[in-house]
Amino acid sequence: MENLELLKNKCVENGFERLEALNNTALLDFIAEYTGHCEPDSVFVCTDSAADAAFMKKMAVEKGEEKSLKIDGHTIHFDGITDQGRDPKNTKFLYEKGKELEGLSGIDRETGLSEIKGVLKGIMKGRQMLVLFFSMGPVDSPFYIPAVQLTDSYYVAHSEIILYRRGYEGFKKAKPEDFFKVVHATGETENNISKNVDKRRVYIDLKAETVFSVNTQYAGNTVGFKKLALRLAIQKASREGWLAEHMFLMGVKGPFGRKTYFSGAYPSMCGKTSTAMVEGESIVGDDLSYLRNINGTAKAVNVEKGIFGIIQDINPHGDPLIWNVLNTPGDVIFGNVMESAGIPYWLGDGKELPEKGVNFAGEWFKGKKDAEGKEAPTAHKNARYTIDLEALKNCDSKLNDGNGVVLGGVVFGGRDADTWVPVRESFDWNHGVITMGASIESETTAAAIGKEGQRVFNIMSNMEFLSIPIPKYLEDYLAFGKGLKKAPKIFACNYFLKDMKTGKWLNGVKDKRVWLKWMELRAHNNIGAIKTPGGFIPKYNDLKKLFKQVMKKEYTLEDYNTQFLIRIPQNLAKIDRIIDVYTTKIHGAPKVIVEGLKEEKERFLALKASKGEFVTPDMLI
Ligand code: SPV
Ligand code: MN
Repeated sequence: MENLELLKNKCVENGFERLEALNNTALLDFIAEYTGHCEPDSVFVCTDSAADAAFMKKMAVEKGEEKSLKIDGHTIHFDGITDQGRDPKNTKFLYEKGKELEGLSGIDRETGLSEIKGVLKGIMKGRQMLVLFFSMGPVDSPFYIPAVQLTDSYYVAHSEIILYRRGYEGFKKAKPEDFFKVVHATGETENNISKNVDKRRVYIDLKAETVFSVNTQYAGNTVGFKKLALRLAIQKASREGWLAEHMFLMGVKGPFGRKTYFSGAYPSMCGKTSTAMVEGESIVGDDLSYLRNINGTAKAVNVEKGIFGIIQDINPHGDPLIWNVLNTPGDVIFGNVMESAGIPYWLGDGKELPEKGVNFAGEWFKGKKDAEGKEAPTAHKNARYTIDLEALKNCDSKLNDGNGVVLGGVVFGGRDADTWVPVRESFDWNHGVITMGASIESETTAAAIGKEGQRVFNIMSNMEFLSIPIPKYLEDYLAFGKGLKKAPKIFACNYFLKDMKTGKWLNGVKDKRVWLKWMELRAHNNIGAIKTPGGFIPKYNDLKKLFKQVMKKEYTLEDYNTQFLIRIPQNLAKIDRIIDVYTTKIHGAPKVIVEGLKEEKERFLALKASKGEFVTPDMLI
């Protein structure tokens, strides 16, 4: 009651009436509780209006959280030197007794809540608390999940308005009792940078469907509806019989005007966004998808409506569509790039470098050395851009279709230098789940703080975000396929394969365009394929034709034979590593997982016995 009075008094403009119009006690109690606890000077309640959106952006610039750039509507935002990626070490689940998750980082719920509440106490003094409403997935849709964010960062609010569908009106209509809740506080700052990084905490309370994020600004830690709410969604999906995934969603054009939709799970920085927005095809989403069985058909939506994408190596030749958005007036936030005279610079942009600029580490000048004596980078590797998907010329017309798109295929990717061929198709849903999705290993990248280049197990590229036991997640996946009239085909892609002798990349950056076309044709069984122990791989003649059609490129038999060489020792070693994971590290996975892996191993061993360790596709025809 006391907090409610406080909230009423702190609301600016007609904020409290805006809240009352939602007629939602659970919501009001939640906002009142954190108003009392975080002690902001005032509270701003954001509706879905353009005026409120404009206010967030204006305040972000006025308060120095963003700075305007030369091109109209573009801004730049910096995070602190040690706040440039997701923080797995300090990201923890709050576990109730007996509900700990094997292999995932967490602490006792009561201890965690009391710690985070201690850190949050009075943390918004001198600041304004923003209340924002969003919808995960389109509103008026079976996929819809209402969500509310409290934050004291105009940058976070501005980012979310670009990235998510607004949800105030949806709240009014649905009057939900359950909704996702995020509480973010920037903490003390120095030059607008969160200062108390040692007290950076991202805690996920699965019981109350609430996420806390404090003393951090990097969007992966603060934009609550990215990976933080994904954890809440995974739990909800498991309860309700659907899948919440770290997947892009895109349309691939086939013959005679056909379009087939694919979702794809790749670990961070492994080509997920660049695949989703590849030229010639259409993008629905680049990061998060919800998959549901609707009357026996697998359908999917993009949880988001914008992109928080990696900017490194975006240039006019490789990524003309995104380049265009990044050079046209509109609502664009650049994060952790370098700025000089109002122009943003990033690694691999192909622009001529200025003499000096400002970046996440402060002043930059030509010849500057970093703390280790190495040449100081202009921008961070994990520098990002935030844009609305509709700014892209190839945005798919079904982006906001509440019915979702029919899934023709699911792709699993990874960063694998030595084992998997560039593209292959599983024998069936279970084979794909077991030997592709559940077998992903990838090298770690700058998207999360920690050592890069380590090969780690990353189930469905969703490992970091799982909020249910891995065995249960696998059961859900197997059951999802079983419940469908016709399951989407499952494929695996690897853009990072290297030549065994020279160590050179075997894939051109744009080859993925051809792999997509091949998968599209296979999704409809329009072309044949070669059966290998690990699944079906393309025939040379089909790829030759596609390379010519799509890229106007001569694809040689030699290229094909090195790319699609079946490397049996590497495959066997990998299967053994994965069997080890499911027998010694993860306990209780469905029996078919290890059985399926063992069968795959037997198939590779049989091929080795008959054809040797390295087998070119022509040896299988
Ligand atoms: C990723 O790192 O996988 C991202 C960006 O998509 S974020 O999760 O927001 O850090
Ligand atoms: Mn991601």
